[in-house]
Amino acid sequence: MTRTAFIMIAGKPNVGKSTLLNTLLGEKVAIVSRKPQTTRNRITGVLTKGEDQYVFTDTPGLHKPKTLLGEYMMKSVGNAAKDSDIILFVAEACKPLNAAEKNALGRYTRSGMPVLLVINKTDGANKAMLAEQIKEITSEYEFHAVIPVSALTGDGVDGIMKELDPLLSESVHFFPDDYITDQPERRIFAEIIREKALRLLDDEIPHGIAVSVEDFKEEKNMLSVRAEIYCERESHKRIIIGKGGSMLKKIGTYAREDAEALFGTKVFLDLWVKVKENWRDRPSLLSGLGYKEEDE
Ligand SMILES: Nc1nc2c(ncn2[C@@H]2O[C@H](COP(=O)(O)OP(=O)(O)OP(=O)(O)O)[C@@H](O)[C@H]2O)c(=O)[nH]1
Ligand SMILES: [Mg+2]
Repeated sequence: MTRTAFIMIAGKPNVGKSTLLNTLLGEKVAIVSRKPQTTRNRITGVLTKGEDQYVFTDTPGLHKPKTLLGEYMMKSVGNAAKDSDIILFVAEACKPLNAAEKNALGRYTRSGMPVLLVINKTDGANKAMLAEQIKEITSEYEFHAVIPVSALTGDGVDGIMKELDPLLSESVHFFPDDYITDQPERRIFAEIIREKALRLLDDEIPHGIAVSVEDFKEEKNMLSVRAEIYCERESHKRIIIGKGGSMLKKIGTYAREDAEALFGTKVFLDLWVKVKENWRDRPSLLSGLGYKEEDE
């Protein structure tokens, strides 16, 4: 008898949803950064254990959108919820819930879907404060389970799998057993570049960058990629390129190293920077970058 569950991972930005997805899968399918609003689209990651298939969907962090990109991100969370049977709601240890979290929790816990509260970043958290936080949240909302974890160290993550087990339903598997993610290779490559840019650019450049893979050619023993980093201003472009091209070179080198390990082949990366003013509010640019969500 095969069983399946569709599980959405939701929560405010930066609580560690993507880190959790990667830890659950034992594979890195979603990029991670210490800046909020790193994830911009839903990312499905599939874990098949014998007869059981867990279909996880990582989602962008819940926030009030200020751009068309933000609206797209929040729409993708709504659509992910419609496609799921179970919600893993991730909150941060010892941090009070904000308005967006309260709003979402209210809706999810009233929806009739099982909601598992995952309290993340327990590494280094004060135990007494954590216990107090759990008492407070559970007095307001009803959860199927509350699971403190550290997605970073993996501590407690098996507790999530234990709680999910009885929630699987008898069903065919929707994906082949060795299937890991719905993200196409081009997008994974673009995301690796964006992750390095987010990491290396520190707070100099806000979230106004995007990456477009223009060419993706698999040649003999070699992957040849041409990609463009979009930014919103000439001044940002200068920072991304850096003195004598040093920053762009660094972003490219780190991205290439990760890509070589992931794709298991040599990579040639030709990386460019382009100014696209207000791209976050321009529908044609957004859909060209893959930020397009169908109404469901
Ligand atoms: N100490 C600690 N840090 C963590 C843990 N999980 C994630 N982080 C860090 O928290 C930051 C955000 O992690 P992400 O996984 O990108 O968070 P997210 O919820 O996906 O964020 P958005 O995509 O912006 O919504 C990163 O710097 C992670 O390394 C954890 O269990 N402990
Ligand atoms: Mg994320």
